[in-house]
Amino acid sequence: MRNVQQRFKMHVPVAIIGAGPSGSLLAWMLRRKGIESIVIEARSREYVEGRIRAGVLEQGTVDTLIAAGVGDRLKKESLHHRGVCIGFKNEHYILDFDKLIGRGVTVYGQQEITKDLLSALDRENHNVLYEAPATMVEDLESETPTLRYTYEGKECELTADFIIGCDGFRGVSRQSIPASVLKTHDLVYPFGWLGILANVKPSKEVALFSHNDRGFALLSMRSESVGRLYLQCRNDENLDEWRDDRIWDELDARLGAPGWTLERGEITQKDVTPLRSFFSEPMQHGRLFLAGDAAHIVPPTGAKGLNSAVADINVLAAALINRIQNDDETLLRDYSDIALSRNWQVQRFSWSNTAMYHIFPESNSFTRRMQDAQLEYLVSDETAQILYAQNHTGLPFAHKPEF
Ligand code: RFL
Ligand code: PHB
Repeated sequence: MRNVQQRFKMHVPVAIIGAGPSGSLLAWMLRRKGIESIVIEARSREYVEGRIRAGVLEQGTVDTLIAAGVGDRLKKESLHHRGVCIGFKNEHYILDFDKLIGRGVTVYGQQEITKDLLSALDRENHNVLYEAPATMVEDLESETPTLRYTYEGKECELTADFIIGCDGFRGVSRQSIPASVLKTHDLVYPFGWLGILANVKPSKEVALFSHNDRGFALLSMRSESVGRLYLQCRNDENLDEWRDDRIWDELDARLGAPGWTLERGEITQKDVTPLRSFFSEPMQHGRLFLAGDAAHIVPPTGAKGLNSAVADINVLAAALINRIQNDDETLLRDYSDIALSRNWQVQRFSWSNTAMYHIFPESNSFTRRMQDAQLEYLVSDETAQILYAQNHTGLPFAHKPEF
């Protein structure tokens, strides 16, 4: 399988497009059950492993990675957060999830998860082709759909029993579903997040989400010595206009509270992420199945994108294993409905959190007062806090493969 010539017309049980968290986790779970797959990834391994994104893991995600045998480093290096802190009217309010519902969240970088999964696949000599962009998937309604891709300057193709689109929001898989079948729902927000990574000790024990007249800000972290912080910004923000001092001053102004100091440190990375809510349904057409960002995007306010991808993969891996090893198609047939029903709830939490915390350019005194009322209710009412805690720490995962 490692020979390029043989790749021109091969057939595999499962072809996975994308080696992000969705694709690499699915390949690994199938492999653990002895099911062969190939992963086709557009970018280099260094690029995939270096992409700084998520950091907050739900318990279901942590349990999944540990059960799948890729949780050793996570267990050693992650941080447990017992809740979050909410900044509102220049005061900080702790929501203690551990106390409210008996579970918190785990902080461990997405790129570390990807490294753990890709190294595990590597150790088993799993077929992952990097710098091999998929260009098209076709014959989806046949029993052997085709995947076309480019590798080492050559046009290649393979057939598979199942093709899995884990190729993120801008991939090719979703676009290959006929428009007459695919329904999409989209909301583009009139702002983005300017994110920084900094060599700094976190100024709080847990993440601080702050609603402020100047805009939303978030203090998060990756470790005891690396901070990850965000500022609500324009979608087309020019990073050249954001010198380090200006970023720290703005964070200070939005996150601050009397008696509390924001630690500053060397900024090692800056990026701007536009915010979007997007959903496509169904998540399956013929023998193509979508998972993760290929099917849905949430604004990062709820820290849900990666966790939803892992929830999708749990159901899909269990369904493929049932279909391939036990010839039982029931779960695979229901995959789209099961994944969609959880994802709608995740969309609701991410959307309502985004609406509660950010300053919208079109807001007026009424909408601003409603945001205040929502935040006042949240920081003072235990029932509201329990609901927030249940959503933030994660809704249950529907199905899991047994390892
Ligand atoms: P990915 O990670 O986008 O991976 C898709 C992979 O597919 C490849 N690809 C192709 N390969 C072959 N052929 C093609 N034609 C291809 N087109 C694309 C890409 O190169 C890539 O390697 O999707 P996946 O695997 O579904 O994972 C989703 C997560 O990455 C995403 O949801 C999270 O990062 C979202 N997110 C967060 N999620 C959380 O659960 N908790 C968080 O705290 C959190 N924080 C965040 C976030 C996302 C952010 N940004 C930058 C969008 C914070 C930020 C700022
Ligand atoms: C992060 O640490 O990157 C992070 C934390 C919470 C969020 C989004 C991102 O809601």
